[in-house]
Amino acid sequence: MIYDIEFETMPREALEAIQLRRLQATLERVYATVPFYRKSFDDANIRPSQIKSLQDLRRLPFTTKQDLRDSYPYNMFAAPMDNIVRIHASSGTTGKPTVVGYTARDIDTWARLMARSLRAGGASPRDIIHNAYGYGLFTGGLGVHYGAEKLGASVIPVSGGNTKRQIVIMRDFKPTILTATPSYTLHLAEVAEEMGISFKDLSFKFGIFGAEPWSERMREEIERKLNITAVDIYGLSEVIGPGVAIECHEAKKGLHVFEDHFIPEIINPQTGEVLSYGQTGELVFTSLTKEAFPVIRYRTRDITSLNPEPCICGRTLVRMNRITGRSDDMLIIRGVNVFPSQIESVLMEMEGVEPHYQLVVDRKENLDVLMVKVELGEKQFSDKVSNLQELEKAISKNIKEYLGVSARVKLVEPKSIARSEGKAIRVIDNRKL
Ligand code: DLL
Repeated sequence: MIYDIEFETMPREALEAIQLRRLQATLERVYATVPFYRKSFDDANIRPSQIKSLQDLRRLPFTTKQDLRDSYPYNMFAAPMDNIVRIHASSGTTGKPTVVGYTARDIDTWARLMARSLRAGGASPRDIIHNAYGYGLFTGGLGVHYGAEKLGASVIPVSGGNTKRQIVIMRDFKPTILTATPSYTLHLAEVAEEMGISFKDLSFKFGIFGAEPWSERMREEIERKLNITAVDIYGLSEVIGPGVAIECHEAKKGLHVFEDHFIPEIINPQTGEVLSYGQTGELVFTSLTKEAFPVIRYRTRDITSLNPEPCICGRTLVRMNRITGRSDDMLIIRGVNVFPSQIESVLMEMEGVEPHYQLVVDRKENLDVLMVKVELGEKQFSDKVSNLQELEKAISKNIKEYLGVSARVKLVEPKSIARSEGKAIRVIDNRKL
């Protein structure tokens, strides 16, 4: 089922006409109201009126996370404070958070996009949504919440944390849809098991997971453990929050980007050159309908590619492939580029280890040293020491083979890596560069 049938299945030509109209209006708006954009367009010697086609978009300068930080907290807002009804912020790993604002119309747009997303992920007004994304400055909790209400589903605003109580609620309230980060979902499964409750006896049918990178193997694991269909949802605070793109549960093959609200581009992160469909690079977004916080060619740092092929669900919107990493959290270890998600894929190929891991990077005598801590499964934990040593060696060998980087592997006790209620902390980088 499709929530916004007109816009989600629109023929390309009609969609592009809407995109151009909305783009031109957005450019006029930011040029008139946001000093940053006025300066950035002036510096590039371009006026909004010169953008006459969607192709012209590439003539505009990029906007970076640093630009948003420099405007901390409100200098990028394109609407007066009187009209701002909500503020969110995303915690960066370094520096100041990025602060974003919403007008009442923005909140309504976002709710509709999330209603579309939940529908694509399998939800209907009959469903009960257990929403374990954190409520607060993070956009996950409230984003799903407003979308669920707009769709007409029932939402349990449980937020992250209090995991045992969550399991009791799941058993008693019988929710049918789970929304959470994939790492917290695996933690929920573990705690349920400890409490003697099997997810197979709960009422869940679908799960809508995102806010952090996860792999196809992790999807299989979650689907098996929870006995559900799991889809990937993508978004970022700067662009609106969750609800920028989502997989349909029919195909589960790439995330439909809501192109009537956001134009995606893929660029070469080094040169800024725009790449074609199918080529992998950094994802860039321009918002088309936002009032309070429009973004023009915002560099997400997320790495993916776009797929324009028609989808079995009937949506005509382009699909982005699963995010494989970020161009900035990419680790460079002795000159080799390593994404945590690549290590995860290697780990998930191995028998006996759990999808809980942490990469610890140090610098010893000027050399980078990577240690991969991986949790053992309960069964393997009591194995002979020699077997465990073999397993460590095998993982290390696979990492070397697939990624070309040497890593020391350390198997650790089940449940010893700290669980997160939101996004998992996968990397501890102790190097002082
Ligand atoms: O994580 C919004 C969100 C909430 C998305 C709930 C999905 C579900 P931020 O906290 O601003 O917003 O973080 C945005 O998280 O640039 C990606 O690097 C990463 N990310 C988000 N969704 C995915 C995903 C929310 N499905 C940043 N796969 C983004 C991989 C994701 N990475």
